[in-house]
Amino acid sequence: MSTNTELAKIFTAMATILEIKGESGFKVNATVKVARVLENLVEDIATVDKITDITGVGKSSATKIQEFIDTGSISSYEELRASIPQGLLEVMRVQGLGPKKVRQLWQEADVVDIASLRNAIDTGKLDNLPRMGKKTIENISESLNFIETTGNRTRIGIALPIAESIRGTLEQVSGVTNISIAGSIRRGKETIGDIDILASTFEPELLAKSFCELEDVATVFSHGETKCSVRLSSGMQVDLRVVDDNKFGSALLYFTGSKEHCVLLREIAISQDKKLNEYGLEPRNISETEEAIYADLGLPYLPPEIREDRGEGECKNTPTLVTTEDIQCDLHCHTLASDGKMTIKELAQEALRRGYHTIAVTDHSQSQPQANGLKPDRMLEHIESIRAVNESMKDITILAGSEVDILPDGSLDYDDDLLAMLDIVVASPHATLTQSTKESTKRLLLAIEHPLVHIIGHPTGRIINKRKGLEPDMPTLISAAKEHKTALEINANSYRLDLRDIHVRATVEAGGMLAINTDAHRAEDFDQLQYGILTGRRGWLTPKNCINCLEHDALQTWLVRNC
Ligand code: DGT
Ligand code: CA
Ligand code: CA
Ligand code: ZN
Repeated sequence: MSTNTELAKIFTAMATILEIKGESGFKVNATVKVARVLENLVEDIATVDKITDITGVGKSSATKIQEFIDTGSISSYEELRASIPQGLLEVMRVQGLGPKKVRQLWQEADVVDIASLRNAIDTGKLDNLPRMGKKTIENISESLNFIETTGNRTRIGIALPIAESIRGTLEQVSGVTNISIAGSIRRGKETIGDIDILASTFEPELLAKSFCELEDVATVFSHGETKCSVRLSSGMQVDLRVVDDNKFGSALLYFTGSKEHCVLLREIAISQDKKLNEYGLEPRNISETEEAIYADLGLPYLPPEIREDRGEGECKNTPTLVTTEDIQCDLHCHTLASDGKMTIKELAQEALRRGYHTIAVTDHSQSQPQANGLKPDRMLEHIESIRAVNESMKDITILAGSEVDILPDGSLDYDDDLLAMLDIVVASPHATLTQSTKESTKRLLLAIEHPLVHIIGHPTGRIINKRKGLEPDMPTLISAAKEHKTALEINANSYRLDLRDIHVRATVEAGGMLAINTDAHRAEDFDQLQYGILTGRRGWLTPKNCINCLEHDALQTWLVRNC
């Protein structure tokens, strides 16, 4: 994590704590502002000569930033953190609870963490609190159920960068001959239980020591020459396993999993009078590479993302799964016109830098005031601006589009005359995400069937570990989408990954089209693409079912609605 990002997180946390403590709006806003400035700062804050010269950063914030640069921590932040119960920030994760409500729960009902919140609800402690209606309590209770059932799994967007950084550090340790990420991260799952790293080395002692002494390690559970387990300060557990170099392939296959896939392979082996385990495949003693093991079993190489015992044993060839390199455009992005941070030109330049032939500007529609959604007259002006920038940039096509809200009844947030002026329409649900299956199916069906809609953006609106989103009848939506040539989006943002892998698979099998879009609000959001790709691969998505893989002219043809 860059210093800027780390500091932005600290200032955001400070603002939240201040708000929970009931500090003045002025102080809170100033702190939020510093967080924003840090998030948007292009240069490394540690290299800035005079921090107070940055607009929005006052003297006291500058002192804190300097302290962090010099010492790696901020004493007033540590004090602030210690001044509220540790578990309260966790309570903030409950959907629908902002700092004010959390403060009320803390002060008036002694809620200090998730467990005491659950207890307060169950014992009726919240029933007589002011500004806490029956409906609110029900909503809190439901969000809580969700958090409790999703448990302690970490989003891949957090886990993968940590795992890559650990792998990168350990790779440099003297003696290491082979090292790989294994487990659910290698399979690209949307949430991760723990991080698994597999290595071989001439110097096992040194590797184990280097691992247990990594900067982020908070607790060492076990420290041996073949296995070490630690917990990071972020709470994630990391397992390191060390194996002989000539057994790296069989160990990687075993520790990549899934467990179900490994069971499947063992059964296939047994049916051929062979024996497979983490040490190799007998009787020919094959263990050096995964490829060799699959080949000896008479199987094509199976990419980690499809190792879930979902029919991969029947593959005759390695499936041609979509890769990052196949992606040629992004069709869902935001600019300053709504809640994005880039101008139209900056967005287009970033897309060019990534080698795209087309980029779609899809700012929010009018029903999203908190996201600065555009009223029709502003939208008309925005279309003009997009067209002008498109004229001025010859190497890329900039589509004038909108991410138009699908209202609760299934109607769209702009009238058809306006939608017809756009090059691309992404229709997404944002509000009223607690509808019944029947209502949400009807709602989404209307949008899918709408002749001017190209893509359904993040179809369920779920937020991983936070909000379950709509639960429509997916098979019905998938066949309607195929029939009406509407693409369903995999929103690559690691908070969303919506559609999910299994629904992607069903869409591919139905012969429907998918989009993989990043929903970028700032330049670095384009990097989220990797998570969308992983989800697509887990859904057996091939480039031919993905509109983002179309060449320029083929995309233009696809955009002309003919149904
Ligand atoms: P996670 O960490 O819950 O996201 O999921 P995984 O798949 O990373 O599971 P984990 O960390 O428990 O184990 C990593 C891999 O090691 C797993 O995918 C397969 C292998 N493995 C671990 N324990 C067993 C076991 O008891 N039996 C078998 N067949 N494989 C195992
Ligand atoms: Ca794991
Ligand atoms: Ca593990
Ligand atoms: Zn969006």
